[in-house]
Amino acid sequence: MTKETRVGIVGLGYVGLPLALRSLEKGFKTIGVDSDKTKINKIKQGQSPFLEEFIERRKKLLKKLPVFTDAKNLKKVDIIIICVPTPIDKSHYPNLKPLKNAVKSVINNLGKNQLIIIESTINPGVCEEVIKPMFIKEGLQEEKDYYLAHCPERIDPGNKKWNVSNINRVVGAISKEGLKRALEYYKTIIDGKIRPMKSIKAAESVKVVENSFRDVNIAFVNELAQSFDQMGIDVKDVIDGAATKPFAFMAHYPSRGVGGHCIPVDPYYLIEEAKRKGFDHLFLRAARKINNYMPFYTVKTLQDILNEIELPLKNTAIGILGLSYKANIDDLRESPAFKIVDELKKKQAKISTFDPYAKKESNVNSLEELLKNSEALILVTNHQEFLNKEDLFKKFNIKAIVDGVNCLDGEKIKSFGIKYHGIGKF
Ligand code: SAJ
Repeated sequence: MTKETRVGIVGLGYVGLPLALRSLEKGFKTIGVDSDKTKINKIKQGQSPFLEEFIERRKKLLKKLPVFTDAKNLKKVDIIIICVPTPIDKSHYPNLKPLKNAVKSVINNLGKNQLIIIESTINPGVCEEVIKPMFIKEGLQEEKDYYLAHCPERIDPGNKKWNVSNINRVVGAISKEGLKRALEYYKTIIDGKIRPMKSIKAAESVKVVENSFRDVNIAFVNELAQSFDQMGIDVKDVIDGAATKPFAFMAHYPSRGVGGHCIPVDPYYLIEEAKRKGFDHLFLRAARKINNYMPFYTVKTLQDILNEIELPLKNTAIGILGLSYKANIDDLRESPAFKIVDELKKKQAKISTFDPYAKKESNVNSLEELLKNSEALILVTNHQEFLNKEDLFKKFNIKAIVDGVNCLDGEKIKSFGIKYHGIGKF
């Protein structure tokens, strides 16, 4: 590992672009490859293709990152890091196509003794049972012709404290030499702990396990929210009470559903792989079912409070506050907002949507316009722009509000005579 070491990042999204800039700022000759021409052109002009704190603070580096759509430039680098999406398809089955395409382009442009690192989230077994056979098919032997390692990405979009430069990582590899090289690279670019794993399968398992942990904990409180709604207990109050315990409790909060490209996706990688190997993850599947139900529970909650004021959902004007899956970012992937809108359409409600971070996907141009058009609201995303706006809801004579992330001042809203219900909060 010297300053002469050249690095190639394949896939310049939330994961790859920050990593490329980090490699660059740590002095490595770094190039980026991405099949998306628009993204490549934006980066060439020194613009980030998406909103990400880490990149905003390093905008001047963007123009210093040579970027290409053609993978032929990978031949000359020493380390190739693949950061392409690994989404799930409609039946929640892992779709490895983008990853396989990226590996194919690496193989077609393979240099000598390159270290290939996969950062994309994959299930245990993908490196040895899917990727390695692609090299063997071309007569290429691991350790002789290339090295293969896995270092699962750990990006938390919008997090101002934790980013690619300081989040601890785990690394696994097929050969000892591959592990040694990968550890050396990450220890050079990251101010955090880099943990070697006993096997590449163990490294593949860490990411899906840490995100399944989060998914099941969210499902736990989402189920509590439904039962406590029946029992007239404010679950947010109970969770905050439990969180006063200084050990052995980790607060999660109920909401309108689980979005994003990680949490609602990664458990399916584990479920499907274990099924292939003969084990059924009942608990993980139950958690996914509970979380996937929450958008529908949100619409049901709205229907219930509209009934109290004898307003049907049909033909009532409903405003959707937020489309992003998470506050203050512009990421719509797997967002519960779209399941909520679909469900409202089925019930023939009239729908306005506004998200300050997703204006072209919104159907009105401002919060005021949405409030003018609406009789009732569902808050889907706790964007800063929607907080402390209770007086506006009164001004525009909103009749009912479902607070999908329990982030509004319910007492104040109710004091205005507006019907209010959160998710397990009232
Ligand atoms: N959510 C809840 N209740 C909670 C926490 C989250 O309903 O208590 C919902 C959010 O609204 C969102 C979804 O779940 O729709 C995912 O939320 P998230 O905070 O986990 O956000 P992500 O998807 O950006 O998760 C990332 C993940 N990072 C990686 O996978 C590399 C995850 O591992 C991190 O735990 C998470 O950031 C984080 O800590 O914020």
